[in-house]
Amino acid sequence: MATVTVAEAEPTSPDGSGWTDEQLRKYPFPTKQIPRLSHTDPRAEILINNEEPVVLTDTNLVFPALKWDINYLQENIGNGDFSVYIAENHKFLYYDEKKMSNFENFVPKSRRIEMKFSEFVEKMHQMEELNGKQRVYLQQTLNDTVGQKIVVDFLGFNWNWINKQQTKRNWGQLTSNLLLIGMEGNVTPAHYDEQQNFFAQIKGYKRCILFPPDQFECLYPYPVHHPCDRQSQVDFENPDYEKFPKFKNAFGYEAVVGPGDVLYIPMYWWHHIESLLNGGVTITVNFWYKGAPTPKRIEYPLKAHQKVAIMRNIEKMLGEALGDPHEVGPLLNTMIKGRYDQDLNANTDNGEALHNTARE
Ligand SMILES: O=C(O)CCC(=O)C(=O)O
Repeated sequence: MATVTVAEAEPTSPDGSGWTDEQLRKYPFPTKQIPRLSHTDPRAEILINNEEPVVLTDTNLVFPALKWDINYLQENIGNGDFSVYIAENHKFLYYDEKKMSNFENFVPKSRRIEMKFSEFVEKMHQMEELNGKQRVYLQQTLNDTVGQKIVVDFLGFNWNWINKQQTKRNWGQLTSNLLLIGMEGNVTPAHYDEQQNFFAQIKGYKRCILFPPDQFECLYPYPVHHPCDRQSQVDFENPDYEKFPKFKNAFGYEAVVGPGDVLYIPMYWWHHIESLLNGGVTITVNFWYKGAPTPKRIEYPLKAHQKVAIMRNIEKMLGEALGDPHEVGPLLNTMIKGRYDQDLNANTDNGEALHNTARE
């Protein structure tokens, strides 16, 4: 099989980290660094137990895959079909195809095409050469169509370490391993998932900006029945502060992950992920796990992610009860406007009058 050369950048940074600040896109909110720790550091254990993000630098989770590049995958990944998204710009906003019938006027900004791996490589080449705005992003769950060498690499992952992580936190089953192969500069806009995630970087560098679940109000997710459920409506590059004023309060946690790093993305944490500019192709495999079952004894106050789960359930129940997802918003508005969106304890005219009467 002919070999191909898809831009594969070598580390160029003066500090040896493999990347520089110029490769990061600019956004209007502040961020703090996510800690980078050894998996043997007790602080890493504490962070994961508290469902807070951490980059683990030495798990060897995907060690056999660190040799993967486009040529190796082209030779060995097999003849299965791969889901490839094509977008007219660098942003790959996820949408749930099953929810598209709820919103007939919704026009997705990217489209999914099933293709062979070699076709994907070809497409990536064409797009690089044309230097246009169009881009591709391969996002495919690893399955049994992969070739023998990939199977051997997969079996050599550090299952011992990751199975222990799963068991000691009582997480549910591993649901899937998504293989992501992206072009430099590709962006997955901010969203949250309802699963625990160990995000293993294999090739190239990705910047991951995370926001905790208590920033729900700052990030304005689409309604649950919308195809973009769980995605933020805010365009980070051009935020509409009139529509989304609380985005001004957003505060992120970020890390750049490179080959061998594993980022723990806790369930319900928002994440925006970008392949660095001029950084070549990126390859990632994630490990998605179902969360632990809800505890029998609920402790109060509830955590932010539990409140998010409650809000999701209310939206879903209303959608079913009303028989039409489009009636959910109006009903919620009727229920809230002038009732729950006012501080009834405040010294309003009404409140003042009541107070005065009581004094007389
Ligand atoms: O790497 C990306 O572009 C997106 C990955 C992601 O959203 C995830 O693993 O949950």
